[in-house]
Amino acid sequence: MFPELVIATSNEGKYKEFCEIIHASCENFADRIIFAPEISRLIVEESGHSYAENSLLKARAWSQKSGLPCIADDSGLEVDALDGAPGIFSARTAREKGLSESEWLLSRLDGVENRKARFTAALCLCVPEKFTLITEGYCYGKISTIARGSNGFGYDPVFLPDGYGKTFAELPGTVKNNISHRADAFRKISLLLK
Ligand code: ITT
Repeated sequence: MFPELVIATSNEGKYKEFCEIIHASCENFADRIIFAPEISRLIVEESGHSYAENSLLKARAWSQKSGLPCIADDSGLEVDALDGAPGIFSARTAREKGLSESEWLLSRLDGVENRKARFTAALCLCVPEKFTLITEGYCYGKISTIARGSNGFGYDPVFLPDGYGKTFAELPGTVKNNISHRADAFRKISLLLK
């Protein structure tokens, strides 16, 4: 569908997942996938007030810079017992405290009974001079009491998607990339393109 598609992210974990999700999608979504640093490092200030706004800022900046179709993701984890935090601040909250995402979250939920949480991803596909699409995807689950597994990135070692009994970091990438918030948002983009 796209001869070239830029994955507008500096997060290698996300990039890897995007490639797997795109390659597993039945149609030829992109012949050649380009990792953002191939073009040049572009720092985009994530000043939006929602996942959707931030994904638009990233995809637009990258497509203006490259002149190519770009897909960007803004994502995060919303924890019930923390009133939806860290949400759109998921990348920086733990980092600012000098902790890994799992360490920060487990310490915040120490002794807390309600462990419900949801991952959200907004994906923005920006095709220069043509159109811009934004979709949002979700994955519901719970926060474990200890970190387990070594796959994935970010909060994966403490996120138990509903119905699997394992954290995202314990599950094979093929499973995560079928049920994740990112996969859900990507399926919605593919449907809109049809
Ligand atoms: P880019 O903006 O360059 O894409 P980023 O990591 O800063 O990279 P976000 O601003 O969208 O991206 O922050 C997303 C954060 O949410 C990410 O760093 C993780 O902490 C968390 N996160 C999102 N999706 C996740 C997933 O599938 N597994 C684990 N953690 C995830």
